[in-house]
Amino acid sequence: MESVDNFKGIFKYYKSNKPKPSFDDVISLVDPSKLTDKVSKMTLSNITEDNRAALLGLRKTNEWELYSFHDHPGLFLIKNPFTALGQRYWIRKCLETYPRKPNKLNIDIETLLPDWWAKCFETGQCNRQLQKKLRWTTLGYHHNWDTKIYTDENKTPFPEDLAELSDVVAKYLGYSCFRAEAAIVNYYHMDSTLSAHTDHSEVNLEAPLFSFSFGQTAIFLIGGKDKSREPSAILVNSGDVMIMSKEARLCYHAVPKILSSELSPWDDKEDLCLISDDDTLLRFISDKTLLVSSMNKNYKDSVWTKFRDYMKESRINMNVRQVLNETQNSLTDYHFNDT
Ligand SMILES: O=C(O)CCC(=O)C(=O)O
Repeated sequence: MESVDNFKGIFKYYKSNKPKPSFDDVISLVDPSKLTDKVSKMTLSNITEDNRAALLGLRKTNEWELYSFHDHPGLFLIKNPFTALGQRYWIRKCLETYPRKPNKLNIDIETLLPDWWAKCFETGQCNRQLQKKLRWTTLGYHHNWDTKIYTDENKTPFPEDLAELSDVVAKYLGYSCFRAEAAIVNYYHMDSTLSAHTDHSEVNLEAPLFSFSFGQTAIFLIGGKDKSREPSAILVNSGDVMIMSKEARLCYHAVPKILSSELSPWDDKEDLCLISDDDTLLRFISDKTLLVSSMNKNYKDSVWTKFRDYMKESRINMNVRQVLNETQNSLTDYHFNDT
């Protein structure tokens, strides 16, 4: 028998513009001391600082705030661990680089654009209509939205920088074997929503999922393994990293609403500083000098104008997953952990 859908009602409630919903029940980590019955602040234990972090736009871990959610075991949120320059770098990558071919875009069914961002500025002016059309880009193993099945044929190289970032964050949280193999980059505008779903296509459902958000704020809903459970609503701000692991990995989640944020941490002048090259060894990125210059080129406000304009009314979410089991090198590789 079909169970009742209690998710839908809450989704509709927060989606509504008229009447406007109350946000009293929304978990906001802006002042977590008010939320002692819902969240706990955790300490990152036995951390050795990873020198790669600074090159990827991350702060030192003694500045990180990690939260767990009492009603959602396995769900964690790191409150914006990024520097202002780091936010600028990742936002720019999601707009300028990741939507380039061979990556896949929702607009491919309409027109195959080799370089969507360049096309948006082809005439010298910004084509806002084309900008708003991009809703997702997939990287690595491409998510098939119809079959929900990954295949080895439908795969392109995963971006080295995003693999490096995911590796650093995963290691800090104790997931030393995590491999970033697939990502969906979601682009939201002020009227966009993402309906309730679970992410179950990956062969490896033990590995956590890392979700990096930038730009305007989202109301994120997370419920249970079926839609009968009423979801909790959590405010996700720019820079926040959500980790869905263990019991939370297969729970229904959704984004019913994007809210204008009063803050734009990518423009925080006190926090905006250049990075310098050092003798840090990177694991995935082949050209460190290019990374450092790509990071630093976002320092100048004038260079960043186009990206700032886009972010004024948008949110970007990079949703990173491991697809394969630890012993697999491809989907047809069946070296399961034999005993
Ligand atoms: O935008 C978000 O925060 C969630 C995205 C998501 O659930 C997904 O890509 O599966």
